[in-house]
Amino acid sequence: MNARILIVDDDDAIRNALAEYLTILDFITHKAENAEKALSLLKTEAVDVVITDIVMKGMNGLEMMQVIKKNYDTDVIVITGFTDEFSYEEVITRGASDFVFKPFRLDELQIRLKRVLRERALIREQNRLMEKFKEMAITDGLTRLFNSRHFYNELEIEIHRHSRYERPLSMLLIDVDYFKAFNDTHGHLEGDAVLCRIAGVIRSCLRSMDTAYRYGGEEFTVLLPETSCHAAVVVAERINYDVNTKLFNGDNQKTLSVSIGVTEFFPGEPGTEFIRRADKAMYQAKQAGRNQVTLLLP
Ligand code: GH3
Ligand code: MG
Ligand code: MG
Repeated sequence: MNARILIVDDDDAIRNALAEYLTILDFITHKAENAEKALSLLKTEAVDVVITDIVMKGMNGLEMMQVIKKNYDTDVIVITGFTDEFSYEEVITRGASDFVFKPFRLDELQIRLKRVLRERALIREQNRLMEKFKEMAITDGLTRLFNSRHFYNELEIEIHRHSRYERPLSMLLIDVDYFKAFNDTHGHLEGDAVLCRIAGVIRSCLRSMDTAYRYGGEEFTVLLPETSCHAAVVVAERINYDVNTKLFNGDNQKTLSVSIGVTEFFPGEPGTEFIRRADKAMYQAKQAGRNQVTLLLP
């Protein structure tokens, strides 16, 4: 996309000449004759780079730059006369991406502008990659649920929140029943596909503040903040029911079920104890015949 440039200068001749030149170079240009008009324009127009004079009536270019850097993801190139009392260091330290002295050659300005735009694109790409890496680090590759590393981190955070506000916190531990047999019958690939579908069922049963994790191979955990164990049992029952009824869309050849352990956090206990109790509840569900929900109180 063509870069969008806003030119701010109270000198009509400079402002218009610059806009004309940059338009010929295929930039999308906007013009403003003072800082106030420029700031008002920025409220409605997305701008990549502002090229501004410093000395203007009303708010000066550096003051305007401070407002821009605080509120927008926009680069600023500052232009000033040789006689004006601003040093390169001062202008750059205040946040400018570059500094040009008047009278300037248009070719020079073009080179500086292109460099600023290149750096801008590079930083954006770096930020995008960083976000992607961060997401990958907490996501399970198969099911796209959160992974177990993120589970341990979030558990600590929720326990902290629980202790601070004394709100209930519950956990589900979900294990697929006889999954080894399912793999043996239908193949590992089909098993993988089913794990994704189970993840989808779990996700569809949760509220926005609940979080689901692939805890291990065919085991999932759910953290339910602000939720008593009795409300958590209702969620677990819904997951259990939906796995029974919705997983294979009426294909009678295949059935699967899950056993779910439910428990609530006991104030002051370590996270490991909380997990151990959820695991124990799940194990009791297995012992009692599988395909059911078991609540174990602290
Ligand atoms: P139950 O839990 O009801 O006691 O029986 P189970 O057969 O599910 O339990 P077990 O722990 O003996 O076996 C778990 C199986 O889950 C073993 C493995 O083949 C399967 N499994 C674990 N992770 C994956 C995975 O990522 N993909 C597939 N397809 N299968 C997996
Ligand atoms: Mg298991
Ligand atoms: Mg199992």
